[in-house]
Amino acid sequence: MNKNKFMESYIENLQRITLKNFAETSDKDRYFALCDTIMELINQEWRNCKNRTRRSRKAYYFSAEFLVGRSLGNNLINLGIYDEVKEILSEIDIDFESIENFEDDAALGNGGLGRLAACFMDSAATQKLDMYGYGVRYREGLFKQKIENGFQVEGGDHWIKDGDGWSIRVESDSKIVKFRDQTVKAVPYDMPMLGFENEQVNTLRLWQAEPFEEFDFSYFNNFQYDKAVEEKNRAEDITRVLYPNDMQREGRVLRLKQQYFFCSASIQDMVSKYKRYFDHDLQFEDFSKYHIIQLNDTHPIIAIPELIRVLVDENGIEFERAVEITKNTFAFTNHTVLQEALESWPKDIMLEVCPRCFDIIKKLNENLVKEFKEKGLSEEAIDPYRIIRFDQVRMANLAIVMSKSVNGVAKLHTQILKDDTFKNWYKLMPEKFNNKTNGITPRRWLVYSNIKLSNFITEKLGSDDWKYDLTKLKDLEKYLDDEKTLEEINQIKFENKKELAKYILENEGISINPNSIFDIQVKRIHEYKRQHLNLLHIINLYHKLKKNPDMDFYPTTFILGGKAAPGYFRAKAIIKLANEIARVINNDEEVNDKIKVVFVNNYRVSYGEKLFPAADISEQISTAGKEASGTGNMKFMLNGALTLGTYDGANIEIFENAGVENNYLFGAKVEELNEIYDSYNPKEFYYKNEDIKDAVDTLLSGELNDNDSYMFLDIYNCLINPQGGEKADTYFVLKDFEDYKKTHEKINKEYSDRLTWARKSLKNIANAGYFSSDRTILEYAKDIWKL
Ligand code: GPV
Repeated sequence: MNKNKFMESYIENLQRITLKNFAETSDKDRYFALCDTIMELINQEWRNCKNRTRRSRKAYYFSAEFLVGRSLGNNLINLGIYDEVKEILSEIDIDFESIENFEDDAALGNGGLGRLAACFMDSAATQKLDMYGYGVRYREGLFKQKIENGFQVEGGDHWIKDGDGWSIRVESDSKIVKFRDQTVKAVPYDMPMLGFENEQVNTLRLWQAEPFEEFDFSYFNNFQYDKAVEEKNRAEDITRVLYPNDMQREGRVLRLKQQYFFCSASIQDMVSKYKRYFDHDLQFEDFSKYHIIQLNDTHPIIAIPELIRVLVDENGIEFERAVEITKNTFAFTNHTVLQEALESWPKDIMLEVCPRCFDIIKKLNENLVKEFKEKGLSEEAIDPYRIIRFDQVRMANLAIVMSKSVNGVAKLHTQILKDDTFKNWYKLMPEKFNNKTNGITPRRWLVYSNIKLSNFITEKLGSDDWKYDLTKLKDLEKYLDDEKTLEEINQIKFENKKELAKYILENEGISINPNSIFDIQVKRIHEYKRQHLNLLHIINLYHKLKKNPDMDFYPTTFILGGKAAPGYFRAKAIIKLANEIARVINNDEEVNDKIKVVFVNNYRVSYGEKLFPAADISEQISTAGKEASGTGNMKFMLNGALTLGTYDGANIEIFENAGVENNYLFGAKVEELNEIYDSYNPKEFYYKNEDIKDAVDTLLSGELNDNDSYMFLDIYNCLINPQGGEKADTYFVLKDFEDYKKTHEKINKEYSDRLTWARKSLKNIANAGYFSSDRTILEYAKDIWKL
């Protein structure tokens, strides 16, 4: 990059888009002008990629969520011009950080599933894989979380109200999407997905719903303006807002409309391009040779009947042939074993949204049933396989029949799919099932967000090859017994903790001690993730310190954060509990030099970038068997935190890679939980264990105040006093409490041996290579996509 040219064109852009003199421009102006300048810089390469890949086999990642976060810093890193641009800006007296902070997160996802899609986009481009992302351009991303009086309050997230510096509207590629009761226009917005320091620029294409005709002139001419506006709104409603339920199926018509909307537009896009560039193949003989679609969980499965519909109805392909093509085109990833997330759509709703797709699904189901009967299976034996049962379309079954690959996202998770969730399918078609352990992009989650550690690694390894091949971190092990290196690691962590402390003081108004242990749990709030186990332990610890002020104890700061689905009462109760515990403890002068509790407000990608580098302990405490993988666990590990975790999801693989002796494993394993499932009685633990009783009783003792919301009673009840046929403590919080507490005691003791701790930290960093999403995406490309 030519520095002078960049500065020139930046200032030119700034003045052109604002009509102001340089000195009069605001941070907002400066941010958007910088986006423009970068978009100009990459334009040529982006076009080159589009042209080069027109006739090549490509993977298409279909996902209802892409949790991209901010793009400015990441794009500069991937372009290899981060430092230069910072310098250029400082030469003209612009503070990079303040314009960086102007960027709103693109929060077009809820949590892990959406963030995984974003990490995959980064890694695919970095590995020079031709992968296209297809999704939804929600006008409102995931709600903004405010905490009022300890309660979560949701606010809007109109993330593009000031503009969108990273998208190009490609009007000419618009598609028409037809629902039973309405026809809308799908307009694509393309975001460039840059590879790391290579020439690759892939595309994330997000569809926005707009009225088919800007105004219905018949209404207009009849002076029915309100009707005309109503139609416009009804179209725009489809992509107005991201549904905020993580891991919870959503039965609303509008949700299915969203799904069908982006899947239909994407399939039409693929088919029309195929016809344009492969104009000799009118029979679509080679369609599946050039396209492989990866379905990110159940949300985009409606793309399957949609492809059949487009082939049959719009291109005259015979049904059976279209089915064959489709079966060779799709692959399916499952991301949870929780039943409440597995989607099924009532026949009525499907008929209301996309009747022709329902027809097709019905036919697929009939064919399947017929095939089974011919094989001699009874009606009953066929039941678990039916795509439609009791007038419900079971989306996972549809995907499994129609895909060439079915994968889970961590070893244990895939095993549970085979043994349990999809065991019937596995018996029938074992060859389809495979594992692809998740990963994270080291560019965003280390190179960009932890510059100090990143530079240190490069210096120690004598090269920055590790950014391209993260397994090279393994070479850091030669420093395991080098005291100077270990001290430097501690020093870097300390610097990061100071920065986080400053940020938390500014944003949460709580002062924390960077010399204390930073123990962090950030993720969506969910019972299976057991934030309440963490909180009950803090309550009990607090009481112990009150009783015994001279207790040997290393000061600890407990940091929690995460959003609760707006309709999930118990998750909101957990947030209130966290804030209430924080209020009581942080105001108690007898203990608040020993423990502090912070609930960070509005946890999101850009907050995570500040938290992961500063963690000593990574809390990964889900009930064994419930967290499919987890990816936050990997971000903490890569940044040198030790994992305090259960034998669940990818934690297991973290323990395997870094050594369980360098982390803190606790809690019951899946097999044990399966065995005791029916006989488990949490009350036994409650009566037998004083600490448990102390913590649980505190929920109702009056010491904590839930402002008459009955929230703490709800948490109490779910643990030991189940209501209305619910089972008590289904997530085994009380069962695991004692082991959790003991493990915390061990951590607290071992932390003061600072060199041993640093050695463990280094062990984790050095063995985080496996968890690069570069490795994951290459496995998809090799085993499933054959790219
Ligand atoms: I299904 N996940 C998510 O964030 N939202 C969902 O709707 C579903 C799954 C998550 C899992 O809970 C994590 O364990 C996993 O790491 C992540 O998906 C990515 O695979």
